[in-house]
Amino acid sequence: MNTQVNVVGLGYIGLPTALMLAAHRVNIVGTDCNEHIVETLRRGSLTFTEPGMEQLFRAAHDGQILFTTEYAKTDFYIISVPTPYHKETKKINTGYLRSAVESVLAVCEKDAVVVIESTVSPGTIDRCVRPMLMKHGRGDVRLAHAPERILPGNMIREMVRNDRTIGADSADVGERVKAIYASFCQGEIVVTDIRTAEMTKVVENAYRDVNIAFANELTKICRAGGMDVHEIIRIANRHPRVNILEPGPGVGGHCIPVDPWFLVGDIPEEARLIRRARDINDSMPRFVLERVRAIMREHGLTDFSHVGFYGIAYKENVNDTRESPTLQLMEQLAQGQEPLPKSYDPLCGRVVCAGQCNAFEPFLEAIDVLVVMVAHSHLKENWDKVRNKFVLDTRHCGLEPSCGNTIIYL
Ligand code: SAJ
Repeated sequence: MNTQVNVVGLGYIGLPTALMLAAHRVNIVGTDCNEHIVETLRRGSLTFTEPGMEQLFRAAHDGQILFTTEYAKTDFYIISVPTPYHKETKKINTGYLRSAVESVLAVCEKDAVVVIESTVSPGTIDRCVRPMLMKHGRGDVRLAHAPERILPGNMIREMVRNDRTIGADSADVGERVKAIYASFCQGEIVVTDIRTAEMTKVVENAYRDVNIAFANELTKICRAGGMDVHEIIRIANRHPRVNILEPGPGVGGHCIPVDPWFLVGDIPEEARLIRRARDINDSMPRFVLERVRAIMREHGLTDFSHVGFYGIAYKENVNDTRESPTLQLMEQLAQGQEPLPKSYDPLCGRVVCAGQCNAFEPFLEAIDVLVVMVAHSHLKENWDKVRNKFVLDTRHCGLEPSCGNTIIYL
């Protein structure tokens, strides 16, 4: 393809997207304002890993991609910068998005297409981005929205296989953007208008949040009623139209605990189920702590510093700790008087919380109660090292009750 694309923001979504396009012979300029990221990529090292990323990086590196802190004059721009929310109002924080659009407008030529891939609350492109074009007298620039759907931990495969949505102002622009993504995407690419694409993305993550909240609420109901939630879900899921998700210690990551707030922040009087689901999922780290305290009381244990939380990442087999339930829980503990517990994550080399151990064995030696917050494959692979512990398995990950361990569930 002769098309040139400037991918703006080389984070968790932008980098694999840039590499994927380059590996499919689209000319890519990858821009990030963080010099360290640009330098690392230029040196030939990745800034984070995912299954299949290394191969993609090698395939892309062959003259097809340039990493820079500058913005380029290209036919297309794909903006994939963070879109967090304001903690207080729950409304989207468009700071990074606006700054990226400003920078693109300063260099782009007539008829350039600016594709916003970052997740945005419905209406953001009309309310925030379109007026910027008008202010700069750039009515000649086309806008589109192409939200991603890839699952961290399986990004590369999903990027190729998943269906996608593209929102554009006209069928012509929609088809031009579609042609770029079709260079690698084997799924169906649906073209719609921008607002529908914005809403669809947020709805997908709100749907998952609500369904996880249902599983988590069942856990609390079953605990109060002395019932086994996992057995109940297993049996209920044999119904042809029931598919209850996995209960757990809460919901982390950069998407699911964030996107539903956009709907709550914008239309609070209507988004009541979505709000309640957020509250339920946010209450789970506290529920885990209550369970830990109950288990300690039951077994005559008193020293909280002998409790160890396994897994600091937000889910299994990733090293991303954003909004992770373990960090949410540690934050709550830091406000109290108890001695701080231990924590360990085989995938997080960086110290991100107090009491974090840097090796598995010393971590195990220091604790009586092991709280499994994340079901990394590492735990099953090293399960023979865990001995004589009370194990609270919040993920119900099928650990064998061997070597003097007592397995307990949420
Ligand atoms: N979780 C549960 N129970 C479950 C499933 C997940 O407690 O049954 C927890 C996980 O442990 C994690 C959190 O929810 O803490 C979110 O994990 P996830 O695997 O459900 O989703 P993410 O955040 O890794 O990726 C989501 C995906 N969205 C949907 O499945 C609708 C992904 O497809 C999106 O691309 C991504 O958000 C995004 O970037 O928006």
